[in-house]
Amino acid sequence: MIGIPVTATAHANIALVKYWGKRDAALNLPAAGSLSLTLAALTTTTTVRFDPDLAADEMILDDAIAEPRELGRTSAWLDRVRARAGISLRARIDSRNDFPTASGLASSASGFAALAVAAARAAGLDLSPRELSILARIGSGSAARSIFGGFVRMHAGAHADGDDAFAAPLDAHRLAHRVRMVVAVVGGGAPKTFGSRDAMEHCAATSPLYAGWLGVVPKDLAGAEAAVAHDDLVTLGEIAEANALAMHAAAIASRPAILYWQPSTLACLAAVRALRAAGRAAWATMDAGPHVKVLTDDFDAEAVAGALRGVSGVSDVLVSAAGGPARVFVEEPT
Ligand code: 2P0
Repeated sequence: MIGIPVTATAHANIALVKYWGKRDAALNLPAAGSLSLTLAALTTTTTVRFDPDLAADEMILDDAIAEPRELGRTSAWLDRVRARAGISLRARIDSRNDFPTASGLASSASGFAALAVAAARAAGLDLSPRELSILARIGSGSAARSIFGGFVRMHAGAHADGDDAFAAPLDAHRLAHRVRMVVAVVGGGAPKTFGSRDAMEHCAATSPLYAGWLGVVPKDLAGAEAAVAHDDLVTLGEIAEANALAMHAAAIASRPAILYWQPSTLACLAAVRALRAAGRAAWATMDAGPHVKVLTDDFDAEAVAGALRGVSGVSDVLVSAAGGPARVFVEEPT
């Protein structure tokens, strides 16, 4: 029923094979596929209500009125939901993250996934997970993956309208059960200086290593997907760390450079190498920020977290298991 507030939750995801570059910027169509792990410990909760009393969309993010740019982007996205539902009502959105926003901890992924699930239901639409993934992707490319839990594969697709660019969960019962991600927050979770949307466009336009980056993705995707299917954390970890370093190498080679790392980022990478030398399962990945996320398992997670807590400049460390899919959390009774 339209007019009823709908609340949905979605978890952030961390890519093990990264999405870095688009074939279409307007529809967020990725230039290549990607593969991610959805994290139970990083959650966005979003409430949407289409309200006849509103003259314009309103959005609250973590208890603060959203910036005009953020609201404009979300309103344009809501127009698609309205068009599909055949309504013109404006919406009130109230969204909160239980982790630092816009700091390279994937808040746009969980944000648009939770928004897609809540807004579609609030508008009276009954969409399949695949349709929700496409809708979330139009908000933010990585959000397509946060519709699903566990290990998730994003398909680049080839169609101009993007109807084949969606994510799907991978069958990985054993590995999804024992895998852990340790997140080391570097620099206190301050907002990043170069948003990933502009950064990937700048990298594609100016980096002499961008073509090389795109060249490694298909092989890494195939290897990572096989590793997940075979419960092979070692191979998955090796691919994930190498793929993240390749993405950052392409970004660093942009002109001018896109360099997300801080000294503590490198100190974390050294700690991860030392953990591996000591026989621990530990492989690092980094996104559009200074934080380091370490792929490990339930057996080694506390040792990894302890080592990262000891790195100077690391302000917080959290350990996450694999999370479930985005879902409607509360729907007020009629
Ligand atoms: C990823 N990142 O695969 C990669 C790795 C950042 C580094 O997806 O423009 O915020 O909204 O589609 O999804 C961040 O990019 O970009 C991202 P848009 P998005 O997780």
